[in-house]
Amino acid sequence: MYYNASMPKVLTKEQIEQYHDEGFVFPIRVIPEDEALAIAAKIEEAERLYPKEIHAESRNNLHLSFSFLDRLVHNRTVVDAMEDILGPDLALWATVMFIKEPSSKHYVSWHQDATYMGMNDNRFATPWISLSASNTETGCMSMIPGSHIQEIRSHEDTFEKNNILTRGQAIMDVDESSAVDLILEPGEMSIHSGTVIHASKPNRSNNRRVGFALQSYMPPNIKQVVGRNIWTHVRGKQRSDPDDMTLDRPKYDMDPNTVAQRRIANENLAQILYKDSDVKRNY
Ligand SMILES: O=C(O)CCC(=O)C(=O)O
Repeated sequence: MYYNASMPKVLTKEQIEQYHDEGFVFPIRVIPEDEALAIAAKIEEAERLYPKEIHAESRNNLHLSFSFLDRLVHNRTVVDAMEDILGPDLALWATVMFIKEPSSKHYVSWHQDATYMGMNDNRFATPWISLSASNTETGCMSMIPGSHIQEIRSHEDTFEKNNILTRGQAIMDVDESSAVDLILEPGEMSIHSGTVIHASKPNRSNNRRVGFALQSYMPPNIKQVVGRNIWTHVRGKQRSDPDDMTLDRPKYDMDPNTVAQRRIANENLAQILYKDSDVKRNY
């Protein structure tokens, strides 16, 4: 059963319907363009100041180390939109910063996010906030409308060098003819479901493509069945299963308390995402 918002806060009824029919909805303005570009600049600054904490292979759960990213997780428009789709009680599982450098070969193969997340149910949603221009030249995401309605398809773990998914996991026989390019301006987001098939091509432009994936907001009926329950509480009733660990919010950039929690959360994430795999990458 899907949540049915009687009075949606941010999304229109049509957008909610589109999300359920197609598995994604876009574009939704979250912050002004100049604010998004300022956050992208802060990311570059953080890479210079804290090169061990944030780099291409240290990209998971950066919202625990940097308060300017934590604020996006709790951004009112983002959370209201999540409430419109999932209901009022929300926890966040993880975040991933997907950066594609200018003229680089990195890409994302066709996949469904839920495949290796180890949940008992896959009806969760991921906002992807564009902190740069995201278009066909910079390597935006493309999605197959309606593909979320089927079960998880078989994925092949390729571990291909330029594939920036953890296992380089790929669905091999995707009919791309109906694919939709999710073109976003800086500061806009898309929202996609845990089971929609999506991918992205390399960045052929001279600029960075920066996408912050808040993967994923979970309603309370969704439980972790592989690995530990580690959550960022976002809104409404807090999860309280005996073995839940609730993460704190950083009080400032590089808050040692949440930097330490990030290590624990990332180790747990790696155990979940690489379960039963002989190969492990550093992200
Ligand atoms: O940023 C990208 O190009 C892909 C991101 C993605 O696959 C996701 O957020 O689920």
